Amino acid sequence: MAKNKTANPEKEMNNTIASAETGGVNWRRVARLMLVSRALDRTEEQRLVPGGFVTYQFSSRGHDLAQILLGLAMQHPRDAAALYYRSRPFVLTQGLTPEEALRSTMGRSGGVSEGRDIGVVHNLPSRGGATVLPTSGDVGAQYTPASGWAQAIRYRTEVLRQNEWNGAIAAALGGDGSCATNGFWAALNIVTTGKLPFLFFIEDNGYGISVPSRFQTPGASIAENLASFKNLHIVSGSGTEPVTTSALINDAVARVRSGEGPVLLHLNVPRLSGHSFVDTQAYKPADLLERERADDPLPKVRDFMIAQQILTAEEWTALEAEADAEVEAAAERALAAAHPDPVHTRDNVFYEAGSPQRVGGTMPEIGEEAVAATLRGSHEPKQSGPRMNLVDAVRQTLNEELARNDRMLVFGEDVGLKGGVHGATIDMQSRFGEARVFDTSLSEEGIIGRSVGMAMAGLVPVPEIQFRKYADPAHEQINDCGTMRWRTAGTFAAPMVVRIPVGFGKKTGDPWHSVSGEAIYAHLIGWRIAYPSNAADAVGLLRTALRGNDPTFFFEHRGLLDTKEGRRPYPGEDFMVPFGVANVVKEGTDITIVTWGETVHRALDAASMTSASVEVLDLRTVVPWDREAVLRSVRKTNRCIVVHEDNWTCGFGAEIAATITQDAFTWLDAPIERLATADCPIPYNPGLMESVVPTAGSIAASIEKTMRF
Ligand SMILES: Cc1ncc(C[n+]2csc(CCOP(=O)(O)OP(=O)(O)O)c2C)c(N)n1
Repeated sequence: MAKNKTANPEKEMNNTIASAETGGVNWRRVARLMLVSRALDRTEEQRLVPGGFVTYQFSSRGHDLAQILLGLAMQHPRDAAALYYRSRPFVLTQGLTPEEALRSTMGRSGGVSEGRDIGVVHNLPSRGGATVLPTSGDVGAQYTPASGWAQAIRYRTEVLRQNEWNGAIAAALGGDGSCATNGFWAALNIVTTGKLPFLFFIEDNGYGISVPSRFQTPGASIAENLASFKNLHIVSGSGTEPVTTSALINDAVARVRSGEGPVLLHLNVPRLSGHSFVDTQAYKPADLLERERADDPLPKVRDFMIAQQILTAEEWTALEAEADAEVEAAAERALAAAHPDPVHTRDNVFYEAGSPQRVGGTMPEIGEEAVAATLRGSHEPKQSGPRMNLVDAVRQTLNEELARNDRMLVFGEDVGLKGGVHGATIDMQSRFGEARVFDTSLSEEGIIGRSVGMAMAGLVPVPEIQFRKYADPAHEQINDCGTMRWRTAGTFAAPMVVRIPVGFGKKTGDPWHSVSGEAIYAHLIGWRIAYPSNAADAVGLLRTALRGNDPTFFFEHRGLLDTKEGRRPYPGEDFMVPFGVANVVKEGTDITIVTWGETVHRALDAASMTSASVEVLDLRTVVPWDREAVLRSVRKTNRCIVVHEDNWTCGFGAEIAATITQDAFTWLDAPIERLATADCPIPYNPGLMESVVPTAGSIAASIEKTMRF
């Protein structure tokens, strides 16, 4: 086969050299990117870390060739890649400039997170090629969001018929250590079960910090151990040989693009530096360090290019000098760059009107104003019609919003054919089809993680978690989703509505199905929480959440799903309840009870058991909570009890009591009382259960006590 010798190297940066030996790869571009990546690593290690300008430093030396080859193969504008901290060479292939890279690691303005996150924790909206999904500091957390993007590709091509998504793929890059994480296995199940267009790109350097691969998977090779996994094409090989590595990568990407299903590409690479700057690698034997140096892909690329007459030795030296000069100049500019203004440190925790995210949710495609217009519903419930169970009201609202918005998808365990273990999605799948209403694998991390990816790809995921306790495995994804908008300085967001039945049942409790648990989520950053006490509020809050632009928990109390307390007439198809607006469910002048969810009804019962004039406030949303309504009521009644079902210590009642103490202390005629479930799990035996949760009787006693003070 004829070799394509470059006649004029300076003009050939974008030339693709097409011959069997060069494998359709633009080797000049590969070399240039590798040299820039090395110069960045070197500049940080030798100058910026010692100078105190970079505090977290991770080099990619040894991993760089493979990542660059992958990046050059992922230039479809709807591709997405989920990365980890050693992935900067890949980000360079998607257009990150050396100056942006150094501004990021130095925490300066103009870096990818505006100084909010470690510089190698990248994110990058598509600059023509792949979207770099917001990286997480949690090893393994990259996998399930990428699987959600892959599912969104399927949905957009096959259901929405958006041709611009045809042939797009999702990839997740990870080290050998990451293959032991829950996220890896959750994503593996999702993409193989759904035969999604997904590439696992495993960069095996033999170590997770100091722990050898044999501790991560038996026999140290994840590729061998997955050999029998259905619907997974596995390829293994070297990540440092120009010819074979590029062939492996291009073949893997082509397979995924052609719709063959997921591929796991396992590449052996040397880690030619410590795990991070502070790591001396004292745990590696000397002969291994020697073998790793001998496996450095950079000299191999140089020798290959010279042998193939793609360039001469002198031209290589010139290319090196060019890359060094470019990085040197970038470093000077980055060093001169401003530090981010602390005035903005707390911006972007939640969506703020006027600053929509660039990637994620419906706003980037539909427009901020168009989305805002959908939030202008009626705040007056229709009072006519039969009373409806809360669970039926939830189902009707989901049905109406699914019919209105073809980007919305409802899914979870048993949500499809069965219609959910609580019946909230009965008949929904037959009405909207299996692509929009479906069962998932039994993996809460997978359910939330895939939702994150789907949301970033512009869909509106509405996952159901079967019971509050069973959201525990999803905590990492929940946490990272909440901070995404802030971490990316407002660039990415993953709005979704997570529906969770919470609280004790109407007849019984137990430690597993009866958790309320709002305080843990209120403590997280970036999540909104709705906790309705009746069917009408459930409709209005759910509709507001589904049309909103932030991740939101929607709590459905099990004791209200089909009981008379929760029943209300259907409030109408355009009824919406704004978040952060409490409802005064009973007016009074002697004492205020602040509560939400099922205990609203217990508080009303308690009020009828005493002679005091009790005002009952139903917060309806815990995040944001209506501080003004609470303070207004307390300034009127001068006494306050906070009641909730979640347990006592660090319960949300403590937050409310502290706020009243701070802002309305002089208005109080008695100490603020708190009533909450004792600090023990909810018992199964009904008598035991009632002995620990607030009851109408215990609330009434508390009213009497406070009135007597
Ligand atoms: C969930 C989680 N646990 C632990 C860590 C700390 N940690 C950071 S990197 C790392 C090793 C990862 O090794 P590997 O996935 O093989 O990638 P490599 O650094 O070798 O490229 C560990 C344990 C983390 N960041 N996240």
